[in-house]
Amino acid sequence: MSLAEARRLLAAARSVAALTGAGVSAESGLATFRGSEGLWRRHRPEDLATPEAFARDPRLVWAWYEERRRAAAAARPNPAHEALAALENRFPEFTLITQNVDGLHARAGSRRVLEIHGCLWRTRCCSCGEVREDRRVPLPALPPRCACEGLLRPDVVWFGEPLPFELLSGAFRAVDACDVLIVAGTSGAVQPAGSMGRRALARGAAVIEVNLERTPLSGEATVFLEGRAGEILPALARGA
Ligand code: BV8
Ligand code: ZN
Repeated sequence: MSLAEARRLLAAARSVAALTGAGVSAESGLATFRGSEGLWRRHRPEDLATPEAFARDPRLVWAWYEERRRAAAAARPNPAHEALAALENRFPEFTLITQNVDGLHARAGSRRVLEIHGCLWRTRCCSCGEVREDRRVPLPALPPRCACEGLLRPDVVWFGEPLPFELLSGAFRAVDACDVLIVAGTSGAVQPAGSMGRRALARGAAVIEVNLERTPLSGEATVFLEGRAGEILPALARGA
């Protein structure tokens, strides 16, 4: 199985979906979660990306998000993001599902993006619930406050929190309708995103996995393309 096989599968597809993870932003210089330099190395998810951690120490959690907002603001979309934006224009039906909260897919030109874990660039008020886009780096104060005086949180999905129903059902609809699912730059360690590859395979769709290393999905994927998303996805897009 190779790039040629993956291109053949894509060429024959009418409906395509893609699921991305932190590995797709790695070549933009953004740390992944579980890699050697991963974000989780310095912090443990349960310490920071949970409602309990935020309730315990909103300032610490915001300091971590401020660090990630600063990095994401300085980052640029890489060829992996650009290839996925190009693929969107190539297929009558194309849905990009991302676990990433850095906003780089939209900056690369992708329009139909389901940010199932939320977005760094939005805040949500813990009191009045108002969701606002706020791209200021740095933020004026940590933790930031709403006009209603309420505490603002990042508008992202933490561990133990449900994914936004609309986004998750949209993602499952895309996975259930696709002929090909591209799974790129994700360890599959986080649920429910981590189950989408198998869900597509179970219906007979083809899964093309792109990753630097093998993951639990690699043995079952229709095609496993080992390497950098910034190289492989453009090569895929060129042939599609
Ligand atoms: C839910 C947003 C239910 C925030 C993130 C106990 C209690 C509660 C829940 C659970 C539990 N046990 C399990 C669960 C489920 C839990 C979960 O999955 N836990 C895991 C750790 C076991 N899931 C949840 O809690 C989810 N919610 O289940 O709710 C519910 C229902 C109703 C009512 C109440 C509750 C919520 C999960 C969302 C968590 N939020 N992010 C933020 O980002 O700050 S998760 C976080 O991990 C990011 O979104 C990230 O994208 C995601 C997944 O990681 P990856 O993207 O895959 O990144 P990773 O570093 O792991 O891998 C990178 C890959 O890229 C590697 O494979 C690497 O080889 C590759 N790579 C690197 N460089 C490149 C490359 N590939 C190609 N090219 C390169 N250049
Ligand atoms: Zn408010």
